[in-house]
Amino acid sequence: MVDRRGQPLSRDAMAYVLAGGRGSRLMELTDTRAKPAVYFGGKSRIIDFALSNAINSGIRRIGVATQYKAHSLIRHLQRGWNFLRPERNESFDILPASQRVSEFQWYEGTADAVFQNIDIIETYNVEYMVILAGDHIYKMDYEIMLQQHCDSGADVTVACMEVPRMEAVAFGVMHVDETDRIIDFVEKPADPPAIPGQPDIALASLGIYVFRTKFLIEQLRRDAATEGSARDFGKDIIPYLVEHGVAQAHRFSKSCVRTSEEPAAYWRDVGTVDAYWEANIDLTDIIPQLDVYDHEWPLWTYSEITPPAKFVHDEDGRRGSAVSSLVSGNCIVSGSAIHRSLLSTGVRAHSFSSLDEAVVLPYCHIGRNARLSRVVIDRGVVIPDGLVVGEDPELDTRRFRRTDKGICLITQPMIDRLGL
Ligand code: ADQ
Ligand code: ADP
Repeated sequence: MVDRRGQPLSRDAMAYVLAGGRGSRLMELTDTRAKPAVYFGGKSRIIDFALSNAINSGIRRIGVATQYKAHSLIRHLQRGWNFLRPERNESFDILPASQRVSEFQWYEGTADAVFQNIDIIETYNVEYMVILAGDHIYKMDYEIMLQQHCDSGADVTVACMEVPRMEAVAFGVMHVDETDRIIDFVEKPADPPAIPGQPDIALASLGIYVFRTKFLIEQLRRDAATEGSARDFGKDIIPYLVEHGVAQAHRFSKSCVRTSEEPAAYWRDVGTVDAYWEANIDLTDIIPQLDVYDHEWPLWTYSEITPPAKFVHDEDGRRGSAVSSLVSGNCIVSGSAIHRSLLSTGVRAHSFSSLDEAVVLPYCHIGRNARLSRVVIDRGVVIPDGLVVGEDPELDTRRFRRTDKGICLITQPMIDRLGL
């Protein structure tokens, strides 16, 4: 399908990425940075997935609304994503909550984070708005969703996916008719309604919405004038349109981008330490569920220019290797044994230490004789010589942030408190 100027619809669309939420279930990982800025997969940050999807779908106008602890997010966006050029009819706008509408207001809900920038959106004169969250891991061609929106003539199109019913408490949950028109929508229900005939499965909103720009602006203004509104897409705008307009569901499976290697449609909210650890460690599988090496759908990011990773054996000539692992640039694995782990840029692992199922964020140092398993280590942490984690649950619980599934999140203040 092409637009009024004979171009793909994506060229007449703006991707508006909501990146202001905190993501508090990631605990100390989001103490200093917003969830979209959290590192993922060794070289990228979570927000790079949504932004790469937008670029790979052909969208060339992007806005990112930021709010909570946005410093490292904004720096990352400025360094990595500023290549869109106004002179080519492209744009990349970072839109911090800057109290532009009223002096006292930060962004309230997600709809407010769009409402407060209506004047900027209007200047681009695009026909369609694709509203996205900046905190999910998935590959999706938004052009396909835009096409469906255009074909169906709906007021809004909402991307959805089937999830286990009990997991749906964290989502907007919908009922659809036989044409996939949404006939009911509840935001984060305590007891999620199942798909009729499938008692254990619910149809969940992925928080990805397509609107015509003019219509969206009308709705945002209407909502802003509505007493008691939380100014939120999931709580206000979508339920209103399900009742008073035409809201259509778009199946993620139709636009999910997969290589022949990938076993199933992949979408993850890596919103907890367990989910975050697992999704990262999954990348070390022989055939991972998510292919980050896909040339057809490249994952763009800001990446430092680094020297190559280096592997050096120990004094006995036995250690100094990484197997089933992802190792980024500027890492030096010196006399240590790395297994099923992910090392981000600039990690140093010293002699006689071992890492098993470890997610290590940039510039960590792993001291000699340390033994760490099932851990997430925050950026820049210096692990002292001889530290053992993952072998004594009680000790780990006292020292670190240990999850029910036995994953330990380690930060520098936690290490400092050990007084080693
Ligand atoms: P949630 O993800 O829980 O549910 P929310 O916390 O509002 O909704 O976050 C949505 C996105 O907006 C996130 O990327 C967040 O970072 C960002 N965000 C939140 N508040 C913001 C603000 N004030 N300013 C800027 N950005 C902000 C939503 C929908 C559900 C749907 C799930 C799917 O409401 O219906 O099922 O997404 O994950
Ligand atoms: P994050 O861990 O979220 O990526 P950064 O990489 O942006 O955060 O930075 C990590 C730490 O290094 C922070 O404490 C940050 O203040 C500091 N830092 C990194 N680069 C700079 C810089 N160019 N100027 C000042 N501080 C920096």
